[in-house]
Amino acid sequence: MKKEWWKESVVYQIYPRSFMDSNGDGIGDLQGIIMKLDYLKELGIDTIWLSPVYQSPNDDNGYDISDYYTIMEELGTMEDWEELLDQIHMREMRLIMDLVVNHTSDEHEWFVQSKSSKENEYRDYYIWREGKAEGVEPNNWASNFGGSAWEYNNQTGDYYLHLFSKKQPDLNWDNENVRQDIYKMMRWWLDKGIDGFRMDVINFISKEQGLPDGEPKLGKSYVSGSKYYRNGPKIHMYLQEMNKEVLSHYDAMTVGEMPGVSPEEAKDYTSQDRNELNMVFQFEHVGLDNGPNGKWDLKKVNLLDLKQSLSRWQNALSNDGWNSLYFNNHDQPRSVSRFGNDKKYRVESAKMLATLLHMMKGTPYVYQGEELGMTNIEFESIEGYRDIETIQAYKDLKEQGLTEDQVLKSLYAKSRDNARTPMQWDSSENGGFTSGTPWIQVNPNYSVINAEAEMANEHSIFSYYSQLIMLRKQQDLIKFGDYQLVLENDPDIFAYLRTYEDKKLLVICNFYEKEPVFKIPNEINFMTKQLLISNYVVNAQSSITEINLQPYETRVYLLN
Ligand code: TEU
Ligand code: CA
Repeated sequence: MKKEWWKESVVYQIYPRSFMDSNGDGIGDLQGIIMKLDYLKELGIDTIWLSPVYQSPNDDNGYDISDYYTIMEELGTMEDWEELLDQIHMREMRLIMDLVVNHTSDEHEWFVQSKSSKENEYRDYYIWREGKAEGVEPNNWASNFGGSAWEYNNQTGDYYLHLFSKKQPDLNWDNENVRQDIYKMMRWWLDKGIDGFRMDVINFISKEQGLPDGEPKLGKSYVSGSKYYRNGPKIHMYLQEMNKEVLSHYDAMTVGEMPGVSPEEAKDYTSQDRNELNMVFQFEHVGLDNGPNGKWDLKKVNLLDLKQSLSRWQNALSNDGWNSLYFNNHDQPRSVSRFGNDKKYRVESAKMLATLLHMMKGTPYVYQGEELGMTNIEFESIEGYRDIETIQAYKDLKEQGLTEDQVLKSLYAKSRDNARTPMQWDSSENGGFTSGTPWIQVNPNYSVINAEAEMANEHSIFSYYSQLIMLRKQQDLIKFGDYQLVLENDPDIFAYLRTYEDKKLLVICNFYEKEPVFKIPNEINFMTKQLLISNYVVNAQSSITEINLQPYETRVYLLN
């Protein structure tokens, strides 16, 4: 396996609006990030992924871009951004930017032109179709944020496609000029010195010719059309073209966000000699707690499913291709609330989940606040929520007849705002995030859960994360070792082995509050053992043939 810097990196994701406010307007900004770079350095991370900071009307917090070449005013100026990049590089860290090119904002100049007339030179930059009949959309696809994926345009008497909000029209990648304009923009940022891109829903960019109807469902006006736009017919062609025209000329890392991608498809996207992307964000493991009616239909995750899923990904990309490792991002609920226990065993379970992920093979991603064990938020009413998807879901679920309590229960578990409450820096008002009024309420538990307290405590979640990161830096075994699931059918314990040259790593994670006994499988032979990290105080010498595990206990041993 070829060594690459992005295989040896640990990435930290910043959601700028919620990270640090430097000027008291309640919105996190670029100067705020600069203030906190030493904090990230202390954690040990070496690459920062910045969610979008481009000019945007903020219908979807920056994922609706109206100018790719300008910084959003609320966040700062291009000078601030340049200072940020310099400050990052000065600390020997890298910066990757979010690339949102499946769609733009409807306020982007291209779209303003495109919708103005059928003859406009930008007309074909977006996906326009006639209605099936008067007042009937061109097909039955649903937007990922609810309702139809089509919006009527009065000026031209037809519809444009938007897989997300109606303020996020989809670009027409089949148009060569669109692709060239995007490549030009990518080069412009790379020439400014950035180190790569995270690509938003990049497996959605190629749509099936004819845009066929999705399978109709009883009682639903709109259904998923994902079969016709996920991993579409020309996706590999476009990514190879992008690679040839842009990426191959730079030492840049790429990670493609890909809802619905399978391990086999991911291999095609990330295989060494196919020249597409370095890695993808897959969604299988974060869909395991979806009921039959989707994300808001709550279901408890079954550990056996999680073991099987993560192992399948580890195995599929073991020799060719590369995995990204994540439990959290700005779209997902907080992992300690979701998979752990954010009440009685918050610290223990947060450390256990971190171990489970960080000892695997792939590039780990830490989402802001995860390293503090930040938890989900429960707003008293819908008024507290800011996220476009959440607000739409609230309306839809109410319309379907669910009670206020039922709906709020779903939002408490799954709303994207769980991840978007401000970073908790200290115990002062608003968690030290802002001296003004935050754009979204700070989680009231900031007085207990905050960076200052975490950094002062050598047994904190923060300290534990920094140790995990350090271990990865020190051990090629953690970076490159082969993966093997052990105790496959154990319903409570997630345990696996990593092997590299003559070394073995044994990772033991008790996933629940129960206290099961770990029995080491016979086939694991070793002469010496060394305890590398654990979330309880344990005697490093004591035998590991049988271990009575404590709630959410985790241990990692180096075996020889
Ligand atoms: O997300 C794409 C996506 O399909 C999901 O993760 C989505 O957020 C959905 O809500 C899950 O229920 C990306 C971005 O990460 C997200 O923030 C944007 O809203 C979306 O694309 C549109 O740009
Ligand atoms: Ca600000």
